[in-house]
Amino acid sequence: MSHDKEQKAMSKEQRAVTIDFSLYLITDRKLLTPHSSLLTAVEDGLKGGVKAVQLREKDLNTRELLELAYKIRELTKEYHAKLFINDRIDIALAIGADGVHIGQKGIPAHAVRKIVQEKLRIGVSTHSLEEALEAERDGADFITLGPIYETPSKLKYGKPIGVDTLRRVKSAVSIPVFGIGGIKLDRVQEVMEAGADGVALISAILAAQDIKGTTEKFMRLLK
Ligand code: TZP
Repeated sequence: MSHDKEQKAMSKEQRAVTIDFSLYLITDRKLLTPHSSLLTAVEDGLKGGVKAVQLREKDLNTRELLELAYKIRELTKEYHAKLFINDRIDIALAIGADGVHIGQKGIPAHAVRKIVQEKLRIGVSTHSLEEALEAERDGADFITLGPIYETPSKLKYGKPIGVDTLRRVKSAVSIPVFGIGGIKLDRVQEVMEAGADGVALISAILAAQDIKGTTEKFMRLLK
């Protein structure tokens, strides 16, 4: 193996061991119940056992997002959880996040890797087998794949792709795959049986009345 190839293989292996979570909580403060703040909601999730959070608040300006990211970094550190920042490589680097999560319209993973080297893990949102294969080729550390089921905001995330696509993706890629989209407690088993490495959730946790209790129920199912 050439030196370059060897280095690439080694660093990929090293990155893979850091994907050690099965529930990936993605934020959307608009879904919170009226009495909750995002920080309280995320902390309740962490108390319930969440080990990876993605900060995804697309409507905030850079200063607002940076401020929030610092606070969520503190919280996630306290609970020994990973923090990923949606799309904003600059903010992820500035606050010492564990990773960045890139959408299909963002900078492709191969270009992100050039910027962040091994400082950040890279997650990529995918919606089909082709996108999943491309993300893996580009050097993503893991992907989310979905929407598996119909989501509360159908139009935003497109048509459900179903667990059969998840099965196909899992047999085609070797990086971890998190099912996303419309996943509730009663669907975890089906998603995991289709081969998912974990689930990525927004509303099932953030819109719950009891965030900590609901998270604990998910964690029990994912064990
Ligand atoms: N990407 C595909 S579906 C989705 C994203 C961000 C939304 C998931 O939200 P929910 O509430 O867990 O269905």
